[in-house]
Amino acid sequence: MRVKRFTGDTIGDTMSRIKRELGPDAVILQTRRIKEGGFLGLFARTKVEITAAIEEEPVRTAIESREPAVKPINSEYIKRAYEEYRKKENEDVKENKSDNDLTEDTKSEIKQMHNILKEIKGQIAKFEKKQQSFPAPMEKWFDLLRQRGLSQEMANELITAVSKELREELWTDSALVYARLQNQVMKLCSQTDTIKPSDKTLVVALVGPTGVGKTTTIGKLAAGFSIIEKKKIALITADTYRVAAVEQLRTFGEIIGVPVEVVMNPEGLKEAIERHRDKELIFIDTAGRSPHHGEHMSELEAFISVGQPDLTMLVMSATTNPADQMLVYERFKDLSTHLILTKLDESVAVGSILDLIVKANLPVAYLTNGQNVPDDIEAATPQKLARCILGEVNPDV
Ligand SMILES: Nc1nc2c(ncn2[C@@H]2O[C@H](COP(=O)(O)OP(=O)(O)OP(=O)(O)O)[C@@H](O)[C@H]2O)c(=O)[nH]1
Ligand SMILES: [Mg+2]
Repeated sequence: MRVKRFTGDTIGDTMSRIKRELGPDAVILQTRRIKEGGFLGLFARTKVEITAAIEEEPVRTAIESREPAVKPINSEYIKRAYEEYRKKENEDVKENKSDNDLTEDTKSEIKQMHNILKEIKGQIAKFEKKQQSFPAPMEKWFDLLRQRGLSQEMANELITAVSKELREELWTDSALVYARLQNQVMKLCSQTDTIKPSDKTLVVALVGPTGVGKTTTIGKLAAGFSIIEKKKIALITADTYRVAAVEQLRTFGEIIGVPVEVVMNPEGLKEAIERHRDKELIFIDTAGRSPHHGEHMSELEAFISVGQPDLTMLVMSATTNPADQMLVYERFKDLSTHLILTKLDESVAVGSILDLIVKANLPVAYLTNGQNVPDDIEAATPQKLARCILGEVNPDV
């Protein structure tokens, strides 16, 4: 890693120099204000000092490098293991006729074994649930939902609900079954809510893991609200982690003609929000945070707790695998008031977002479906969500 210290008059100039010298992937290690020149503490000029570094090797994100969180379950193995545990448990019970003969250690071991058994039983129950089969006309819908990326449990739930709703002779009516499935999905996605500027300044922060499209989405929203709805807007970026991130938002700001502020710490964010109280909308961009990186998450939490945005939107990509989506949600849930779902254009099996929406129980605000700023974004509605999740499914084709 190459580390270098830069000084300059303003953050912007210094960042530009860092970008020129170290490239857009440089990371900011430290920023501080220093006094330079002067005499006996008088007439000194305040300067900015930024320490930046560049990795010689590209860094892989935690999510990319991790093993898949959920390994496929081998049901036969579980059953065998369960039977062996049962056998062993029976032998142990025979050997230890009375509980009173057991030492504390053995008792705790048995307790542990009981817990393991309970877990295994749970897994088997889940597996057996998986095996639940539907009559032929419904089975193909079930398979289709699975192909769309819906979890086993969610697909089961939807098909069971529709099978109960419709008389058996109607199960072959594809259009009807599709419409009923759509209704079920719409019910589960009924919470949608977009940004509604009012007389008071509305402060909206976007948070989420790295690379999901936070900055691009701010660009789309800012362009839409300022150019089309003629709202007065300011953009603030708290993402000074990568030089390129600041440049990216600045570029959006310049193109649409809205001010962009760069803040280095939570207090800076608070001050910047106050400076723009004359605006109707303030968007805060934050650095992508890996849910596995505790220190980075705490930094983000500090920004949000001091900045106190009115809305904090958790940006999640439809291309993230379902296990990681849940993990990200668990880590960000205490900060988030809304969901934004991105990259819906990049995956044909976005069904896991239904599991996410149900689990999160947060209103979905926007859906994005491409890299074009400002076009590739739409306000979320239950209908649009159902269409994304189910696609144009027709098991007869
Ligand atoms: N296909 C597709 N690409 C998108 C979408 N939204 C953003 N992207 C692309 O995803 C990449 C990352 O977007 P950013 O906006 O920089 O993501 P970010 O969350 O701000 O990333 P960090 O600040 O590094 O955490 C860019 O290449 C975007 O053009 C989308 O809806 N669809
Ligand atoms: Mg960004």
